[in-house]
Amino acid sequence: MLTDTQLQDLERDGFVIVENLFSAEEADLLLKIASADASMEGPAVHPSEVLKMRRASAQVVSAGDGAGRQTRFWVDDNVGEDYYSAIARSRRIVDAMEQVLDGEVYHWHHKMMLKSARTGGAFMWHQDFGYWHETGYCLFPYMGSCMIAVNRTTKENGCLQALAGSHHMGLIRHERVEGQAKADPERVAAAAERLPLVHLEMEPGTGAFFHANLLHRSDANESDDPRWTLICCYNAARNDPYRDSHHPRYTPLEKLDDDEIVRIGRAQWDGMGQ
Ligand SMILES: O=C(O)CCC(=O)C(=O)O
Repeated sequence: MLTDTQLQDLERDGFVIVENLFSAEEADLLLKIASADASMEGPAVHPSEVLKMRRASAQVVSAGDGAGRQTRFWVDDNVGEDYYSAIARSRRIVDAMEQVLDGEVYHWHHKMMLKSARTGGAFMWHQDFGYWHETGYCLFPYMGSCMIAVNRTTKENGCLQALAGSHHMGLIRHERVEGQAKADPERVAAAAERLPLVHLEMEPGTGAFFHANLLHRSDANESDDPRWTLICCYNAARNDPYRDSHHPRYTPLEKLDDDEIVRIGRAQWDGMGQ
């Protein structure tokens, strides 16, 4: 659960960073399991393809970044018994998200952002609701995410950047550029003159909860270190999409107690023959 101070920070800034949200062992299991997981290397589809399909299983998506590089991520719309799902179902995140969104939430998707050393591309300024109101047919921005650092995120390897307080602006116009939703640059520039730009540098296991209308971006990874994060995204149960899409409709989320997480991670890692 988030403390009153953390909730106030999130209300003011649109995000809050929680150190040690996951223990060193839990974060290390995530790094080891994802690094050994061949599905992270699977063939990538362009975001425009995703809109035409119903995703029965996880897939890798790759979009251009407007500067010659690709942004790659692995995304799953469903939760199962695997370690990524265990984290997405953890009370640690879901109960906090229910505080933030003021009521029951369900799983929207979870994704591994695979920003590889030297090659991982940038993300343009956007609000997540800039995607989801359009592709997911959600009426209200009662949506949020938790980004967990899998390895250390730094300015050099392209950590998340946010304009603190920008979620109070409400949804601004987005256009599609190379598969990414790009927020209106004029408004972003005006917001950047008025709001603090924050780099979310995080240690493995640290989590950042953020609102779906927070303006955020990230640079390409110019370093020799990968920058992988797991982002778990949720929608309020009362914000069920008004029509079908590849995103899930409201489905009750079976939460997992916090001590289940490490057990599931260890079992998956052992099962991988490591
Ligand atoms: O991973 C990043 O750097 C950005 C991710 C992001 O903006 C998103 O998933 O909405």
